[in-house]
Amino acid sequence: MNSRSLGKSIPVYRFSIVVLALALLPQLARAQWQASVGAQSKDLGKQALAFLPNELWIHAGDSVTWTVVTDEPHTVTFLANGQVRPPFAVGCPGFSPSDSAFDGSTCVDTPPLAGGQSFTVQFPTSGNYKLVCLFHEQMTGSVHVLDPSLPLPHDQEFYDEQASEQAESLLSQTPPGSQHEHGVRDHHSVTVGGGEVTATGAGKQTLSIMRFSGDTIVIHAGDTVTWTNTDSITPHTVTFGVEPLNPIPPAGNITTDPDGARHAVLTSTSDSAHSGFIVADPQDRIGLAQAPIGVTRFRVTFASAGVYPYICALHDGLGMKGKVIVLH
Ligand SMILES: [Cu+2]
Repeated sequence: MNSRSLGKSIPVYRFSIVVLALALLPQLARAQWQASVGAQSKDLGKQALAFLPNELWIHAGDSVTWTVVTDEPHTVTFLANGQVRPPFAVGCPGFSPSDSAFDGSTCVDTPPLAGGQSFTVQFPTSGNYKLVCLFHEQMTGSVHVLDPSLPLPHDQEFYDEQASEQAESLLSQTPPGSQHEHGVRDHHSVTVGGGEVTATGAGKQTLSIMRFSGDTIVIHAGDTVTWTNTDSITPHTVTFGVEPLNPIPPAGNITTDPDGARHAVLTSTSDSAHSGFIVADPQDRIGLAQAPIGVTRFRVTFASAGVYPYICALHDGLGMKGKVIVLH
């Protein structure tokens, strides 16, 4: 090779490096971030309803994959600017394929995901976006999408650590009245669930207890037991016998007491009674009509002796079950 041909080949060589670098740059610039959704105790009784971490700073062009790690389902939802919040079964309406792009103009939403299912969203445009779960009201987060020329405050390792710290801190909470006791108790009142909402600056996270306060209570025929849901957002049911297809309304044999509590009378262990959703009223907002007082209470009068098992129709899969032993 003489010096002449070498001299010619150098610019070609340089040019191909530049082409290669240009081809690689968008790949390098488009980061793929990871986040998790939900956290739970080993016995599934404590559920952190939370996006973990609760807040991410990324570059325009990046994408984020959310993985739902719990048995309790969640949705990964970005509603369009100003969109009215739809029921989870309705969605956007409809659901988006993974890898959908969100820029605030069109809703991106998943059906309820659980048990390791994941969903990826691309963010092509700078902006601050609100992330919500349509299953759980006080479960929100933020994604800050910055211009690629701006520095990012944190890396993936930071977010992984923050996610596990936030999960641990939520799962260590013990909301008042929610202390779950194993064994038999002689009580006429049962606390249903229990919960605590925490604000992070980027959104809200909730710890919900998916348990009745006592496994088993013992009463006498003719006695009445009162169940009260003390959770601020999570609905529960108290369901004896046949589980209805639609868990939201109370069953036909339920009456309303003067104080608003629902009431059923069971005359034998083969009877059914379903409370419907018992849940606190939603948070009021200035400018909107206030929500009516919530139906948080269910009473059952047990006319005859026997063993009456019951479940929460929403959370029995997480172990939310109880039993009433009625003596003569
Ligand atoms: Cu429940």
